[in-house]
Amino acid sequence: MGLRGSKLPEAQVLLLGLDNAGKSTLLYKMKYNTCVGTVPTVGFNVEMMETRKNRRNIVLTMWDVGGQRKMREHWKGFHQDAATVVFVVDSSDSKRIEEARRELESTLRSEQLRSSPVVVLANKQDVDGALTATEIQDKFNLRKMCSDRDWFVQPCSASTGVGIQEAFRQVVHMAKLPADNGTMKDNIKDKVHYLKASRRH
Ligand code: G3D
Ligand code: MG
Repeated sequence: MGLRGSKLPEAQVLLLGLDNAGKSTLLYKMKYNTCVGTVPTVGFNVEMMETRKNRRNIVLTMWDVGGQRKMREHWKGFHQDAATVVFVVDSSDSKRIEEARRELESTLRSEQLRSSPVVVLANKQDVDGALTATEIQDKFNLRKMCSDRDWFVQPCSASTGVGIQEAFRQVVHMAKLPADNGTMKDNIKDKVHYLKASRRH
């Protein structure tokens, strides 16, 4: 983890979505451009990626905290206002679209994510019969749900890699850097300790 303790401006990204949506596959596709076998995430995965925004080097810290509702109460450890929400949808699972919509809606009610931008990834576009990004946008009624924040929908496939670069670019574009980098003094190690400790309770 060469970026640990890095002094670069750091933007927090929360990778959310129902179980099996493809969050972990996506995280590793973005980070390593490769497919790694995933197992259902217990606890969380976190990866830091250095990239450029506004001609500056920045670090994106991507948190894949699994589906656990229990982890939510610990989001206050994520420097709320700087967080971008990436909500991953299994577009091939039309039976769970309504459940996914409700999940996103309740997630966005969180005070900590009040002004966070949202990138919805219509994942698994490689599967025959998958809902299109536009269909998901309509079923989620995103225009209304996200009327008070920036939002974007990107079709992609974490398995084949189609749309992943575009998704990453969009996340970087929408990511908000904290106004005062001095407030970002917690490094990744502290946060991981914090989350591990809170899982024990
Ligand atoms: P999660 O972290 O959101 O729970 P995972 O989801 O990343 O563990 O992925 C769940 C399953 O969906 C995995 O299949 C994974 O390979 C598959 N998957 C993820 N993204 C895509 C995609 O874009 N297209 C297709 N076809 N499958 C995808 P398994 O079989 O390992 O459970
Ligand atoms: Mg997972």
